[in-house]
Amino acid sequence: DAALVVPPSATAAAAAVGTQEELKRVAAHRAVEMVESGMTLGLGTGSTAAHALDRLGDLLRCGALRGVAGVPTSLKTEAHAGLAGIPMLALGDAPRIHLSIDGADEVDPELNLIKGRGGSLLREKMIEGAGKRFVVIVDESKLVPRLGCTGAVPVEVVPFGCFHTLGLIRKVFDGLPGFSARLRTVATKDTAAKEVPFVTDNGNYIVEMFFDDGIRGDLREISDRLLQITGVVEHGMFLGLATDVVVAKKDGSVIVLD
Ligand code: ABF
Repeated sequence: DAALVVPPSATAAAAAVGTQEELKRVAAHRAVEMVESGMTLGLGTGSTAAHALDRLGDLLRCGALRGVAGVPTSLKTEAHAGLAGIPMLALGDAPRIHLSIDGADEVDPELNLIKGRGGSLLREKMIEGAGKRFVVIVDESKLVPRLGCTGAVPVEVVPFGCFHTLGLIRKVFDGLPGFSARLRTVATKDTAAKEVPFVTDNGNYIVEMFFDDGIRGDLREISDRLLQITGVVEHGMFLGLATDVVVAKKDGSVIVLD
């Protein structure tokens, strides 16, 4: 019966990988090997997590996995998981989340993460923080010596008074050389306004913080100071949340950091 044949995993072909997309797929497939029948999963967002959704769908379809349900971390993931045939639960309806699988923008040597450049950091942190195990899937380009050294560190803010909140966020890093912050915008076809604020799945905006050479200092203290600002909903530093990081490397090897 062809339907019962388990589709080949990308990890078996790890030695033959080449492109970054293939590395993402290899990392995702390796993480899906940790999934067992009956588990409730946190379903991540982004191009790497998308490979995990496809793999889960394949394994459910052929019967290699049974009774798995997922809690999606974004509307995009909800739509993708639906197409892949993964049964879904809302966060409050899942008695427990056994394992979450998601990508990241940066991973530091302590396995702290920057997430949310895709805009889904709030739901990701709620779901991945609620679960027992959080497996991060990356290609080796995401490994950094210090958080914030390859791009924006996102902060989700409520739309009301967003420029006031932006000013308060700037004050946290007052005088720090190379620091800047701005509201994330997207292009619009409306000729009257070429750029409009990026809106998250929760109806909020995103402030992007930039650091010349990464965030120096006590990350927990910086996190606390940001979260103390009324108007800040959450930020994209995921400190101490990842339990395992699956890294697919260009030389074809896959390592699991924990
Ligand atoms: C989400 O997707 C994130 O929090 C992160 O912003 C992003 C990583 O995307 P990709 O896997 O496409 O690089 O998990």
